[in-house]
Amino acid sequence: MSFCLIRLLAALLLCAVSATANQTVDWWESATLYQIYPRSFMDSDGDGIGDLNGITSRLAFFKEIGVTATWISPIYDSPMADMGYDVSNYTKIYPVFGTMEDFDNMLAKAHELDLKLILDFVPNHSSDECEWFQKSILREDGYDDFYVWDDGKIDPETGERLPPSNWGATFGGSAWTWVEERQQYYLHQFLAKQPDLNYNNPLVRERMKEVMKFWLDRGIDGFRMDATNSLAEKRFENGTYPDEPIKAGTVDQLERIYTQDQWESTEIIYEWREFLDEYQRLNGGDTRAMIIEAYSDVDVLSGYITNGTKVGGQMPMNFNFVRLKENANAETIETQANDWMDVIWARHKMANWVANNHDNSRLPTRMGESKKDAMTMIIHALPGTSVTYYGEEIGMPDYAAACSGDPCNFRDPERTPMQWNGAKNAGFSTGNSTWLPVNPNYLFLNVQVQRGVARSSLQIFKGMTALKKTDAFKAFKEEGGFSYKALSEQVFQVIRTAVDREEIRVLANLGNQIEYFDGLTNKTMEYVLLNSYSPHRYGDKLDLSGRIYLMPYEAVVLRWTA
Ligand SMILES: *[C@@H]1O[C@H](CO)[C@@H](O)[C@H](O)[C@H]1NC(C)=O
Ligand SMILES: *[C@@H]1O[C@H](CO)[C@@H](O)[C@H](O)[C@H]1NC(C)=O
Ligand SMILES: *[C@@H]1O[C@H](CO)[C@@H](O)[C@H](O)[C@H]1NC(C)=O
Ligand SMILES: *[C@@H]1O[C@H](CO)[C@@H](O)[C@H](O)[C@H]1NC(C)=O
Ligand SMILES: *[C@@H]1O[C@H](CO)[C@@H](O)[C@H](O)[C@H]1NC(C)=O
Ligand SMILES: *[C@@H]1O[C@H](CO)[C@@H](O)[C@H](O)[C@H]1NC(C)=O
Ligand SMILES: CC(=O)N[C@H]1CO[C@H](CO)[C@@H](O)[C@@H]1O
Ligand SMILES: [Ca+2]
Ligand SMILES: [Ca+2]
Repeated sequence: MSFCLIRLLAALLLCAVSATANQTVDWWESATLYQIYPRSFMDSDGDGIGDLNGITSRLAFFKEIGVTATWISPIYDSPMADMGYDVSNYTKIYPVFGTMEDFDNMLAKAHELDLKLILDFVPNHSSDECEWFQKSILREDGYDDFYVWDDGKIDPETGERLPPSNWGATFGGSAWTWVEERQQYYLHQFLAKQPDLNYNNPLVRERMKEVMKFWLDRGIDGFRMDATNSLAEKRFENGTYPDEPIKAGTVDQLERIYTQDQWESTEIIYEWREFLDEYQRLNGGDTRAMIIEAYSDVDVLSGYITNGTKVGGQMPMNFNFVRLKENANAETIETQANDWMDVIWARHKMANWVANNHDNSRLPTRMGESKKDAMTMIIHALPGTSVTYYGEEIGMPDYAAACSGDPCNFRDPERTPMQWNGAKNAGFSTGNSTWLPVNPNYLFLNVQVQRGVARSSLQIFKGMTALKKTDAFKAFKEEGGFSYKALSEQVFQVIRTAVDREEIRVLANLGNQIEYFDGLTNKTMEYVLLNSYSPHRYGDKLDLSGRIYLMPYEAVVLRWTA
């Protein structure tokens, strides 16, 4: 009798524990997040440029491969000087991408499929063609101070007019451009066609919240905030802007101590979080997530999440794996993972892993084709959110020849059209040409040829997202729920555990030598995923108490259940 009672109590306790455990994992925390680059994802009307209806037509694909949330690079009206990161109207869809009706339709369909949809938001700057900037040039009422204007300095010797400071723009040249009409300089941290908004002006802050509300009211699930480390700049109380020092060991590179990572940028993020939380309180529904894009170090990123009293973005993106190059081995991966986990996980129990995006060479090109599927296993096995850039799931490399334009955009090779199948234009477009050329490797590298093929990149990707449904993956916030380690210079291991119930283990050899290990654990495990370098078969058993071997570049996922 008492035995039964104890069993019952134990069961109840277990129930209670797992119920609370679930509640603490919000949708964004363990999401499979997918970046759509709208120009290159799917073209619905044959003009060779991807569009919203194209995305809508492919939403089912996300369900197929286990993606739970997407974020879409800018879709707003824009003269496209920086491919949409130069917004001319924040509440209008770029006509080539479609209409507001197309957008609403896309969002409704995504939600029907239980997919979250996050919009890229570009708060630091607008396009110079934005009506606000035009009004600001004319000093129209309410817009006079919308941007960062300054008279500049007069050279005491030559009497010549000089920019207010030595600040440089990210894409080259001075960060200050003179406007004849207004007789002042304006600040632009990126292109001259991307004037920085003035966040010292409460009207600007209000206006940006209105824009956010506009999209939230349409039903989106959050924002991915672009270039947040550039939001605020240093300005002395007497109205001058300090020069930045030259970086040690360089001739003209500036130490960006006054234009990046200013504390005020973090405060702006806190203000937006308050706004988003308030929105949720008033309107209900799931968390409206805020993802932060800032190429900053982990201490700064930690501050974006919270400073102890205020909270900010839920998720600053982790670009540590974007930095992995050809010479990266298991130890480099461990170092990069630790850099994040030791600070961000330790303080906030939050992690995410980005290996690709529209600004960086794709992983197979950067690290080597032989490592790409191993990296897919690692990225998805590490705790938290995995972030996938379109095409990554099938292992698309850069296409260097895409950068042959005049002028050549150095970021084009990683932005070529998605490779859906072996048909014309890889199934991306029925048109006569595409905005960037399709990589000719599409004939053998596309979604269709990989679908259902056991060791294809796509199937490995799907296998990893399917594992997210296991107990071992769900238990990631619990004590002992995961561990990772470089077992040798070239072999990386990730373990996910639901204690006493299930274990999933990734063993990935990133080197071209055979490696062996003795007595990793006393468990016998089953091969559940294998890359093409593995001599084993699905369903084979492996006794890890003895000596095990890994072939060159072999990467496997093993599973044990009680
Ligand atoms: C929590 O997760 C367990 C399995 O991991 C599931 O059976 C249960 O329904 C979940 N509970 C809630 C409240 O979501
Ligand atoms: C943006 O476009 C919308 C819809 O076309 C229009 O109503 C609005 O005035 C525009 N806003 C700006 C700032 O140009
Ligand atoms: C403005 O203030 C800064 C910091 O106090 C000082 O270094 C600078 O010389 C001042 N410039 C002028 C023109 O007063
Ligand atoms: C966090 O930031 C707010 C301002 O946004 C400030 O008032 C507060 O003192 C800060 N807290 C800590 C612990 O630094
Ligand atoms: C494609 O080329 C054919 C033949 O030149 C032409 O008839 C057709 O209109 C073109 N289609 C598009 C979408 O431009
Ligand atoms: C396996 O190892 C665990 C922990 O080291 C130990 O508790 C367990 O008894 C071992 N099982 C066997 C079958 O040796
Ligand atoms: C990773 C990323 O989104 N980078 C963007 C940062 O902001 C600049 C300017 O808006 C864009 O050009 C980058 O693509
Ligand atoms: Ca189109
Ligand atoms: Ca700024």
